[in-house]
Amino acid sequence: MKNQKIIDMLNEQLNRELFSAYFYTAMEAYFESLNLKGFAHFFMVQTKEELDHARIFFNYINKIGGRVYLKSLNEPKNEYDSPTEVFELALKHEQFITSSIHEIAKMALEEKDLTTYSFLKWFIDEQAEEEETMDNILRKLKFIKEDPSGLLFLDKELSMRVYVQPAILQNE
Ligand code: OFO
Repeated sequence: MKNQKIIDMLNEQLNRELFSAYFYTAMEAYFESLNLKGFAHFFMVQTKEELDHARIFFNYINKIGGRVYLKSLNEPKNEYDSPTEVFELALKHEQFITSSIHEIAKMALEEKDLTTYSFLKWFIDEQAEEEETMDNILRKLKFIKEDPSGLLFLDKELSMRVYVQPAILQNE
């Protein structure tokens, strides 16, 4: 049965995922401006993942008979003081997205919409991973205190990040 309250929350989440992609593209641009190509690559992959998340919500809203509405995106922060600041903000943003998804999951349970609750489980796990990833890099940045050789080493590590499309979107 169609539950408009849930559909509205899913739609809001879809827009948040699109904003995430926009935010991370701004971070990619910042790292490009510093010629830290590995960090830029990391955020390019992150952007693709966010667009995947938005697509998964898009598909699900349609599947349950809802209507997708796109909203305007706020301007993301474009200037940063340091790579550490970028990761502090990326971690904070992921924590916000995690709580946003948890709110929908709680509402789905309250409304006895177990199909949506089950759909959201993938995102709950994914968010735990996203927070861990951002936090790991942030801790490394704090450890090296942004020493140039440490930064270049981390830049090389981040250049290896591989984009993998989620199984749910394969064979679309
Ligand atoms: Fe979509 O996980 Fe980040 O925001």
